[in-house]
Amino acid sequence: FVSPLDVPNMISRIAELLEHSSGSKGRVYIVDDDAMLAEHYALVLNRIGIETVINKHPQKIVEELINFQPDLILMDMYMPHYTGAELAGVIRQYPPLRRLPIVFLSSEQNKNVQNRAMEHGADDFITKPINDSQLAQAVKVRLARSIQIKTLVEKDNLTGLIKHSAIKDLAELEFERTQRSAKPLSIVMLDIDHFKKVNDTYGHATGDVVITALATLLKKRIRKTDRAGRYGGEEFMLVLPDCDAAQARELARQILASFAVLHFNTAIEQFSCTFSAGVASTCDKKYNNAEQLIIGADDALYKAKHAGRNQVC
Ligand code: GH3
Ligand code: MG
Ligand code: MG
Ligand code: MG
Repeated sequence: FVSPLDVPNMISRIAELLEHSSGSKGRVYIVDDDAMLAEHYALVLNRIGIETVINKHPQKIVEELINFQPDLILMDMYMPHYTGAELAGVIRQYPPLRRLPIVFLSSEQNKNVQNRAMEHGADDFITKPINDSQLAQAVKVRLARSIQIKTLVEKDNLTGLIKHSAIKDLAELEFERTQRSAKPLSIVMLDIDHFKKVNDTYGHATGDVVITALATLLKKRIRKTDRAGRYGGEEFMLVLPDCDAAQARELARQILASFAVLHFNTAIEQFSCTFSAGVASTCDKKYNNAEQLIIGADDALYKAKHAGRNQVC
C-alpha cells in the first residue's frame, strides 16, 4: 500500500518509467498457423518500431521464447493441431515465462470461450475483424503496459539493478539456453565485506551510497548480454552467458580492484570498502540446474569470506 507521503515519489517514478518505455518499443512473438497472416501482423508491428519473431515450429515454442525474450505474445486461438489456450497452458508451466503477457488475436466472439482461454493463462483478447492501424495501436498500448509493469516488478529501487526473484528467473532462463548451446554460463555472487560496520560507523544513508556505488560499477563493467541483480541487502549476483569460470573470476577481480580504490567521504573520515565473491560455472559439469549453480557460487563466496575476504574464489 502506498502512503500519501509516497505519492510524489510514485508519480516521478512512473514518469521515469514512461520515459523509459517510450525509448524501447519492445518485442512481440507471433503465433499463427496462417503464415501469410503472421507475416502481415509482423509487418504492421515492425512499421511502428516493434521487433517481432514469428513462431514457425510449435514444438520449439519454449526454446524460441527463451532465445527471443519477448515482452508480449500475440497468439491465434485456433490452429490445426492444438488451440492457443493449450499452447498458453504449456508456456505457463515454464517458470521463467510465467509473467509473459499472452494476448489472443481472434475472431472468436463467444465470451465463454474467451474466459476459458483466460483460465489457461492468457491475459487479454483482441477481437477481429481489426484494421492495421487498430492492431498496431492495440498491441502498442498493451506492450507499453507490459514493459512498465515488468520494470516495476523487476527493478530494485535503490540501485536500478534486477530484483532477487527476477535475477533468479534470468539465471534459470540462461541455464536453459546454455543447455541448448555448447557455451558456458557463469554466475558470480558478491557480498560487501563488514558492511554492518559501515552502517554502524557512518550511518545507513552512507551504507546506501556504498551499495549504489557498487551497483553502478557492476552495470558499467558487464557486457550487454550479462545481467546484474541485487540478490540481498549488500549482496549481488552476476549472470554471465558465454563466459567460462576463468573469465568470470577475472571480471570479478577487476571489479573488486575498481571498487576497493573508491573513496567514500563522510563527516567523520574518508573510508573505502572491499567485497568477497564466489564464482560457479557450467564448465563444471556437476551442476544440473540454475539453483545448483547459484548454490555453487554461494559456497565459493563463503570460502572467500573465510579465507580472509577481499578476494574472489
Ligand atoms: P561479511 O563481511 O561477513 O559479509 O559481514 P557483513 O557485516 O557485511 O554481513 P552482514 O550480513 O552481517 O551484514 C549486512 C548488513 O547489511 C546488515 C544490514 O543491516 C545491512 N543492509 C541490508 N540492506 C541494506 C540497505 O539497503 N542499506 C543499508 N545501508 N544497509 C543494508
Ligand atoms: Mg488459425
Ligand atoms: Mg557482507
Ligand atoms: Mg550479506
